[in-house]
Amino acid sequence: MIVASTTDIGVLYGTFALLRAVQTQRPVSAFSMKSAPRVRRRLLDHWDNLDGTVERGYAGRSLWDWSRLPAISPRYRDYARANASIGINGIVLTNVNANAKVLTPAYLAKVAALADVFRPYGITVYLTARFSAPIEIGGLTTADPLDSRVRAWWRAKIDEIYGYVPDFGGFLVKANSEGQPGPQDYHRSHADGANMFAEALAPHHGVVMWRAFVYRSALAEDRVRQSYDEFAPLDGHFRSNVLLQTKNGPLDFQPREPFHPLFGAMPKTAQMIELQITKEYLGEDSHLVYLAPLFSEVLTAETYARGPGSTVGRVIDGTLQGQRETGMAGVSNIGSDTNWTGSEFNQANWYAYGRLAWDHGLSPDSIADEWVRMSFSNDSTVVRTIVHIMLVSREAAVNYMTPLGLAHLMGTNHHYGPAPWARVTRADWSPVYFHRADSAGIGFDRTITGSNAVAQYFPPVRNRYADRATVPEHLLLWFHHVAWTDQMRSGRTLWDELALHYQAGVDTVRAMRHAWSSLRGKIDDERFTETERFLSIQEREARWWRDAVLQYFATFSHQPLPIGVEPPAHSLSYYLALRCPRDEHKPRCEAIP
Ligand code: BDP
Repeated sequence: MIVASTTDIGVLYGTFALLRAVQTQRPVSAFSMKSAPRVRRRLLDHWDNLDGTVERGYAGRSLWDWSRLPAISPRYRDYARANASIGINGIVLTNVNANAKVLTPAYLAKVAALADVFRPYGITVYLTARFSAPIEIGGLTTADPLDSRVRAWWRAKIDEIYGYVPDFGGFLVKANSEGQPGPQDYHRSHADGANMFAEALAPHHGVVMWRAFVYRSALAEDRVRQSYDEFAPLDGHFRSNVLLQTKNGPLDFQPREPFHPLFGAMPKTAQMIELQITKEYLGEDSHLVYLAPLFSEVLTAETYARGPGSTVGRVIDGTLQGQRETGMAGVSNIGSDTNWTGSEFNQANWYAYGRLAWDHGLSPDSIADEWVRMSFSNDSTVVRTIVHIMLVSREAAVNYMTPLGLAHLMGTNHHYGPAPWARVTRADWSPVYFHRADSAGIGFDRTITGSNAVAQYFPPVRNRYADRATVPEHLLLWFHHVAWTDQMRSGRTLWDELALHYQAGVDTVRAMRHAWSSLRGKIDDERFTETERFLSIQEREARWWRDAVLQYFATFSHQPLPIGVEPPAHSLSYYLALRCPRDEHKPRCEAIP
């Protein structure tokens, strides 16, 4: 057996590939494989705060024990090894809602200690840079990116960081988004802001990952248009060591969104995709939702930027538009919990992300198959049953949360549980803003008669989505406002179809539960029982979603539930009055029957 590579880290990856073959019981004697990653920077973004909390984290506290660092916990090494085993080679340690303090010497010494642990595993450390740091920790009165004192401050700061971490990867920056400071505070563009960092990082071979997740003040216009409208005109203005980091969809990590129209629309800009591994909108730790189908759906989506074959994956890996800098980012779901991710099955999403960052063409079922064999058993019944549960789980969640292209019906802060009735002061954060239900129908008109966000896509995608006759039904209400009684492809009315999707979501979770119960005794009790408990929560909450959302929409549609949909357990007023007791990390509505 020979494991060879041109680099030492390549040999490490090769060794892990061999171990995977052994663990998944592939015939090792005839084993031969050759593999290279399709994107260069395969990153985990931690939304970890310096006080130990994790934004949108459902797996305990931050792994980084800042008060004890630079003392090293053995978990850091385990974490690095796990990441290396799936090809991850970069970690952004801190939250995008950044704290400038991490750039001070006391913290940089701690960052250096982590970098030392990760380095042998081929993992580079990155940090988030708070745009206003020159004011907050630098004593300046401005953070204007064109001000020479500001530029000098960042240059010196970056040189200082490289003194601590000689192979520092660079910065991730969230600017002028959700109240974060940024170049627009000084009437400068995103390119001015990004290039300031890029210029100072370039001599050290560092990069800046500039996020395209932006939206301005509460507006009457369509929030999903904003990122494209702000960034597309800046193509060609970014330095070559800037990567524009764009979420998979134009809204915000929903159970399903169309792909982000910026992919392919900025041919002169290196574009990274940001996927969310932590299930902020998908049931957090307790719902079993395998995310590879979601990730893969967007990576294989056809943008038509250069005709057929212009998939998002090929934009990201640089082959479509000739980018040299390439990368993928996954928002981490990892914390201090013993099982790392809050639930056993959330580990599969970490794993799947790493495998897809390595090769975006891998299929969700082959990744699930590997993971189940390595995590549970090679017994064919166990493998078949769990892989099946995993593969149906994402569509189940779409069905019981936001089917047919609906989005953001969840509670406005915790993003857990249904609240389609909610209005908040920021119009563009409200479920009512997104679903637009009225007595005529439901859905957001993003065609020429509405916000025309559909025009941001290349033809023929644009035409396909804009036309009620050709838009895929799973995106229908994302692009169209449709009458309750309109006929769907099944021949049913929209109302009946919607109700049956919610019911299908519940039915699938029941089937998942049933399938899981057949594994009793075939896997260890501890993991069997944890998953059994979580699946019962998921079923209860799928019913909660169905009952609350359908009764609320019935107040507009005035239609009865079709045959096949179970009658709701409680009245709408019951769900409206429900308050989710919300401990900091795990909101739960235990009151749901
Ligand atoms: C939203 C999260 C928020 C993040 C923001 C972001 O709710 O906590 O800060 O995205 O990505 O999904 O910047």
